[in-house]
This record gives sequence, C-alpha cells and structure tokens, in this order.
Amino acid sequence: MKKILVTGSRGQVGSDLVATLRQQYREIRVVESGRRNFSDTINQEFIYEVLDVTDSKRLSKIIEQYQVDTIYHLAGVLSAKGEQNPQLCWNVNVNGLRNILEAARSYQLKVFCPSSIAVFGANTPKFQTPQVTIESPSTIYGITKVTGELLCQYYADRFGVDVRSLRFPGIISYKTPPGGGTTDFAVEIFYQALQHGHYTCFVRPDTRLPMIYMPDAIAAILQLMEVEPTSITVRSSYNLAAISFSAAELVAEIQKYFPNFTCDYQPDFRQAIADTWPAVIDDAQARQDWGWQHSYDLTAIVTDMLEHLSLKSSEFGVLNSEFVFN
Ligand code: VAH
Repeated sequence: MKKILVTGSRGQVGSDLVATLRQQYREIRVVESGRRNFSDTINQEFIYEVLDVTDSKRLSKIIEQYQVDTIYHLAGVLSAKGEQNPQLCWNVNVNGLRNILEAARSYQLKVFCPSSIAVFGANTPKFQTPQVTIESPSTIYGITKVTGELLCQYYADRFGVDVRSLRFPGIISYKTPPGGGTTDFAVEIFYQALQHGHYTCFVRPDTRLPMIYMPDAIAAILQLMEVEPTSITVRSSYNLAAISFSAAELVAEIQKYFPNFTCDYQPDFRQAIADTWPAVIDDAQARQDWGWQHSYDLTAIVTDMLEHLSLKSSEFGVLNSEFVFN
C-alpha cells in the first residue's frame, strides 16, 4: 500500500493537500509531519509525526517506519519571514530540501517540492516571464528557491531521482491563516473585510502579482505528480500561474459584494520584495507538457473565499454585521 509523507502538513499548502490526498487516495495512509506537535494529533485515526526536516536521521526513521514511497515536501520558510531570519530560511529551505533529495536517492522515493516565482528578480522580464530567463532574486527566500531548483535538477540528472516541482505564484486559501509571505495581503484582506469592513494593505494599489487559488494549486500538484515521467521536460521547476491582479483590483472585486468595504495603503518592507517579482507569468511549458489549466478567475476566488470564511467566522471573531455574505 503506497504511503505518502507530507512535510509541513499543517502549513497553507500542506493542510489543503493532506485533506485532498485523504479523499483521493483512500487506500493510502498519509503520514503528516511538522516541526510542532498539535493537540488534535494525539490518539487520532490519522498519523502525525514531529519532524524537523533539517534532521536527516529523524527523516530516515519515519521513511523506514512507514515504508514511505512518496514525499510531498512542503516544509519551508516564506519570503517575508525569511527576510527577518535569513539563516533559518537557508537552513530549512536548502538543508531541509537536500535531506529530502538525499533520502529520495537512498530510498528511491518520488518527491514533490514547491519553488516560487520568487526565483525571479528585478532584472527578470516582468510580463509573460518565460520558463527559462534571468533569475537573480534579491531575497534570501528567492535565493533558497533558486538553489533548491538547481539541487532538484542535479538529483534528477545525476541520480535519476523522480523529483517534480512548481514555481508557485501567490496562493490564496481560507483553510489556514496567512503564513508570512509577501502575498499575504491577498488573504488577510478577506478576514479584515468580514471582521472590520476595512483593510490596511501593505503594498501599493497598483502592485500586480501572479496568483492562484488553492484548489487550482492542489490540482496542479496532483496532476504533475501523476503524469508519466516521459512527459516531464523540466526538473528544476515549472512556471505555474493562473491569474494576475493588482491590490486595487482585488479591493474592487470585494466591493462588488460589500460596497462599503474600504482599504487604505501603507506599503512596508514587503513592497520592495513584491517590486522584484513578475506581474504575469508565462506557464505555457506546464500547459504543453502535462495539460495544466487553471479554473478559478478573480470573481470565483473572491466569491469562494467570502463564502467559506463567512462560514468559519466563529474561529476568527465576530463578523461585522454589515458584511454578512449571503
Ligand atoms: C510568499 N506566498 O509570499 C509566497 C510565495 C510568490 C509568493 O512564494 O513568500
């Protein structure tokens, strides 16, 4: 019976991925893992192991104990948090990934690991950013992602490791709160709209970034992991995007539901990060190689986010009575 290990299983992507894997692959036992323990992981029907991915011995023990044959490696430090602790960001994102790739080499595992459009920098073409182009990121997060892509390519070429990767844009989801990324504004705004009817955005209104809704991101991961190896022509990481929008366009879309919703803009250190990233990504290679196709546009994302967050409002505080989604 195939067993899947998910690192960073309680993070933004990990939480949604584990739920989907459990639905889609009933016969599989999904082994969740993360740096911290959680109250709900004791005596549950699911498996959760405490795992710091920089601990290669602990990683090997879990792989052998559960006879893991596939790893979805989602443990990592995002861009904004990385700038506040570059040493931690390097250690987790690079040494952690190296441990995963070494384990994949030793145990013949199949691996998914996320990269990011953060591999691109100020010198990269901003519109229709190609699959192969100038990278030169200026954040430690982007530097760890470029390094990670080079490691993935090397392990695939040198050792035949079946590692697959996607350069994610900003990911929008409602299951977990924002996790320290520069694109967090596109998630925080929904919580603030429902609670206070107002949001103070940390990037300028004209800041346009590539984004994807979580259901599309999860679909892309599973589609890439299920495609025949012969269809994969990129082992560093595939450009992936769905839509691009500016902060102001997101505000306007929310105001279609809540006309009195207001937003002011107070750019902080994350503006400088966002300014180095592309505005629109060319993901033609992913669409050509394995049929990638996104489903959610901005209207669908805003509708789905407001619907789901309204339903879970008890978890994050009283809703502003005027902003009740129905
Ligand atoms: C971040 N959400 O903001 C991540 C992502 C492209 C952005 O890598 O750090």
